[in-house]
Amino acid sequence: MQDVVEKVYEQVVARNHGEAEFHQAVREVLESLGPVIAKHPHYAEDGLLERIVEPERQIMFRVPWVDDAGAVHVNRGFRIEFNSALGPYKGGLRFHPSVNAGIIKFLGFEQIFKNALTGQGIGGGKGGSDFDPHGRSDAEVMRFCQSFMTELSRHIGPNTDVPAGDIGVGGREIGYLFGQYKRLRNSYDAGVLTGKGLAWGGSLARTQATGYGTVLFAQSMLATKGDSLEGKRVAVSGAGNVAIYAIEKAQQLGAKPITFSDSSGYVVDEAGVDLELLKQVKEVERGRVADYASRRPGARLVTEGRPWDVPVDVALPCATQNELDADSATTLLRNGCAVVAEGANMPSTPEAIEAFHAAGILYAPGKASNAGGVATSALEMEQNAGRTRWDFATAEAKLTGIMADIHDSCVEAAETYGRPGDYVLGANAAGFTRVADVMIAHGIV
Ligand code: NDP
Ligand code: 2IT
Repeated sequence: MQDVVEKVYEQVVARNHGEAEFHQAVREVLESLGPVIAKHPHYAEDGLLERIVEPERQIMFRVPWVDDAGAVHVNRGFRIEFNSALGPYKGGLRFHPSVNAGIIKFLGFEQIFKNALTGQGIGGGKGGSDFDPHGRSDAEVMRFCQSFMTELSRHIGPNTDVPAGDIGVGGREIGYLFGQYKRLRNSYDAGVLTGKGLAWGGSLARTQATGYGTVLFAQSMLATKGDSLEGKRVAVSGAGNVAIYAIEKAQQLGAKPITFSDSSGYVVDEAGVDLELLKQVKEVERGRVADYASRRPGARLVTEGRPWDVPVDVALPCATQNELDADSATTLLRNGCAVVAEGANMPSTPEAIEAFHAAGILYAPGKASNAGGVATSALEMEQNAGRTRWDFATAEAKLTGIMADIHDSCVEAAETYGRPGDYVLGANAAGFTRVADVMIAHGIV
């Protein structure tokens, strides 16, 4: 790392004690900025780097709620409003027991550059809670969401901060959150949340957008080599919103996804994933991947290791951070995997990324390849503001165009700064310069 960015990194580590994921996300961006600052030293002036790594506002609050048996639980809620240079803070809410300030900060920091890459006028933020929705009844999830929104509603608004879903937060949760927001504010602000139901302001294609976008990005990377997804074997991790629609788009493009996973293990289905069954198990029944394996002849559940142990041409990590480490990367490479596109946020460890770069394969960081979700959220905001509704084909065509633009921006920035084919440098440099130019225009704020 260059001296000027090294100092900023050291300050982040000292000031955000123990927040390993946040340090990791900051380090990855700062490392990319060496060639950018060498070419344009003004980006390191006026404390710009020191400002960009410090959230504009951090909100942490108590979320008390009562379970079905009458017992009181106390969770912790977060909203990190990281950067509003380009527009209202925008980013999802994560409900998972592992959530803490460092996790939300890493996600909020990544979101700044991802949102800038979409070109849509959205700032960066993230929120969530250490609440675990697994095994909770609808009524419990509703009471939790109502309590969470009772505090969050003071801080958000269609022109201020617009949350959406992430791990553990899907259409059901967004519904309960919106209902409580509307009741507290006595105002039907459709644009205050995205990922809404289609009958009350949601956008067609938002459910599919992240997974579809990830696969479209992989297809664009392959196209630079005159290749395509047609006939490729694909390993997917996760079995949630992103994973399911990554599998769907991969199948539409002629590839053969053969794995998916959850925290209890992974399934290998050599015949190709039966998407209808997977949706039934995960979306309708809220079941486990084991339920798929038990109902699908020929599929097997593996409870040791990761989907990356299966020989494939393409890997799409769509579960969570740091789920693909150096050992997994080595296995993937040894088996001939030549494309990795991240549907999750920061799923590959720094060592895994290093291995992909050393091998010269096509590797897309999540902030570029999973930006289709937030991009379609911004399309939802656009429809809400115009009190209009596009059909599926219109929304999907816009998503496809945005993903192609993001891909081209990454390629161009990587070339400009001297590392052609390096999508990490490309995404970080292109995202950073867009935010930094506007921060400079806005003065020292
Ligand atoms: P979901 O809650 O729908 O699904 C998450 C999936 O990942 C589940 O199968 C879950 O298994 C698995 N998972 C989560 N945490 C862990 C863990 N610690 N260890 C093992 N498995 C885990 O979430 P999404 O599909 O929405 O999100 C997946 C990833 O994509 C996240 O990194 C998210 O930040 C990212 N993302 C999501 C976007 C969106 O629009 N939803 C947009 C951009 C990125 P289990 O049920 O067993 O926990
Ligand atoms: O990580 C992400 O980009 C998301 N969870 C989606 C954010 C959004 O506002 O749609």
